[in-house]
Amino acid sequence: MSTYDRNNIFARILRGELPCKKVYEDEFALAFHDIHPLAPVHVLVIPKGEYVSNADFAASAPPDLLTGFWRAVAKVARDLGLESSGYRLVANHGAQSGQSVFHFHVHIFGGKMMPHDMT
Ligand code: D5M
Repeated sequence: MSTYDRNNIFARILRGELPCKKVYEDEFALAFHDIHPLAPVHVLVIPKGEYVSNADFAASAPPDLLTGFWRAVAKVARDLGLESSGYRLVANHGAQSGQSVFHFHVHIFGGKMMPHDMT
């Protein structure tokens, strides 16, 4: 398991040291617009805790945080109006997958037809 860097960008956003375009926040999660959107709707949801990846989050987070985080992901997608049109969730794990910020996060993509080919 990778070591969590407390100075990663999302940790700093969570501490309020860096700004973000907030979409939603509760005790479990923070959601904000991606700075480099890859779709008409591109929002990131991060848990409030020090987790590098989903593997880390799934193994270490308390059950209320696991539940609260995933409920927040669903609520954000619903509140963004994506429930009927559809959306895609992506969580990169490791540099080879494209992960560039090592605080676990879920991308919500919506607002266009998604390609089937991910390669
Ligand atoms: O996704 C990391 C994502 O985080 C990537 O799409 C850019 C985005 N990013 C980086 N810095 C910021 C700030 N400051 N605000 C909002 N979004 C940001 P990954 O899956 O790790 O490649």
